[in-house]
Amino acid sequence: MASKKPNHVVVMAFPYGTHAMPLFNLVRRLAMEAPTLTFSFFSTSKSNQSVFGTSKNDIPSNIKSYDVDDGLPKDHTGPEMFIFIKSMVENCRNAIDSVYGGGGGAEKIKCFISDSFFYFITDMAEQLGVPLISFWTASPCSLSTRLYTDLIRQSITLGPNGIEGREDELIDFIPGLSLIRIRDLPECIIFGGLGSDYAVMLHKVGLAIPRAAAVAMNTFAELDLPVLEDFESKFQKCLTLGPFTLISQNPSHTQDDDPHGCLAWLDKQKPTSVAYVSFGTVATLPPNELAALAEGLEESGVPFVWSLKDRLVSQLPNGFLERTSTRGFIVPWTPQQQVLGHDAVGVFVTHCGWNSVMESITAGVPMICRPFFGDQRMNCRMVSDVWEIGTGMKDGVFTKDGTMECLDMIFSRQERLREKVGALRGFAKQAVGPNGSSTRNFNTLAQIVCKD
Ligand code: U2F
Repeated sequence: MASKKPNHVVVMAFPYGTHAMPLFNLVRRLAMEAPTLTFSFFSTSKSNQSVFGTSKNDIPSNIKSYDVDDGLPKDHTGPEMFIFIKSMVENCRNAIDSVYGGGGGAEKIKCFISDSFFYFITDMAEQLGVPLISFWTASPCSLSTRLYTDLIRQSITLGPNGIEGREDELIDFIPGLSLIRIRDLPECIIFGGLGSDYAVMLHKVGLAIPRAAAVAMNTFAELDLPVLEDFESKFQKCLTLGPFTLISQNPSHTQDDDPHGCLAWLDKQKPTSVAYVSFGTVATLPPNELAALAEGLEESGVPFVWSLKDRLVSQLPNGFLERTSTRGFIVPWTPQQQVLGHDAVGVFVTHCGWNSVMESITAGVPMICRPFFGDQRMNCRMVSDVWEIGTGMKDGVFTKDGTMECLDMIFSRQERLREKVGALRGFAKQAVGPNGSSTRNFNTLAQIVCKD
């Protein structure tokens, strides 16, 4: 008897930062496109609860979730991600084995779609002789620095003082990074945690990615042309598929999911008058900067919506909440895509996480950037100096005066900034339209995944 054709797609979602949700959004589209395939979505229990809990009834029945052990000891301390990565290779393999290990189970697997951080899935896919789609969740520029880590290390030899004195040198020897300075680089390349487990992991990630059958990204072709052109020659297939926000909003973003009433509050504000403040899911402002930002917002008189975790509200200056109650709205979580899409929002004060940058561009909103780590400094540089759709904080941190200056700069040049970001938004819309580059790339992806 002929054995059944493989019809399972193994999806591996990295459980920290905003990695799992965009991958889930992509897989949801694929699952609807290919109803006869089963998509097995692996992540940690906490990450799965967040993704599948948020998505509620919006989950095609051919997506099944499976938990990967997070490797966290009961009374652990320190950042969970760094503990997770210590045992992730073994724990991910065990989770896949528990579903596909016995009785010819692996023969059911026809393809892997994996967060690029799981570099070891490349070996698994090659051993099984099936394609791997590597999904990079951060910015294309930051992927470039992972691909060229060895070249950067060879080209920039540092003395005992590290990058001190050389912070403003340009990385102009890498395609598309000609305006990126040494100071903008992500950690684990020539500074920041070198030799850590995370740095070792990221180095392996950079080496593994070109072996994938395709590399998928949440961006659009016109945004980063030189970087993407370079990827064309490095990857078997380079698939820009975004912006995801223009294709499908996070399923959480329905009226039900605005329990704090941000949108109703925005309805009462003047068009393009409000500053929306959020620093994503990982970064936390140091207390002195939190206070400086609050003082700057207060003194400027600009109305604001601030996504601020409850535990941080006590760090706001005394009396701030009362004094700004008529023009400030502070909530622990917002429906961000809808907030940015609201006519009242005039500027996004952001950490420059890649999802936030894409959401701001697709909403046509200029940015004030206060990056923290990873790809965020590069994204800030792209926003301010390459795309010219926003500004970074002077010296990279919030001060009261700096905040006021940036707000003033954005609101006084709003027309020009909106024109620029609007042009990018136009390209983004074209990309996801009929016959646009992201639409064509999605069809290519579906072909790779569905191919017999
Ligand atoms: C890590 O980024 P973060 O998760 O910190 O930030 P983003 O990539 O900007 O994603 C935040 C998401 O959370 C949503 C928002 C984004 O989709 O719409 N959100 C919301 O809905 N409501 C809120 O009140 C606050 C946020 C990492 F730190 C970055 O450097 C990487 O670029 C990123 C992707 O790899 O992951």
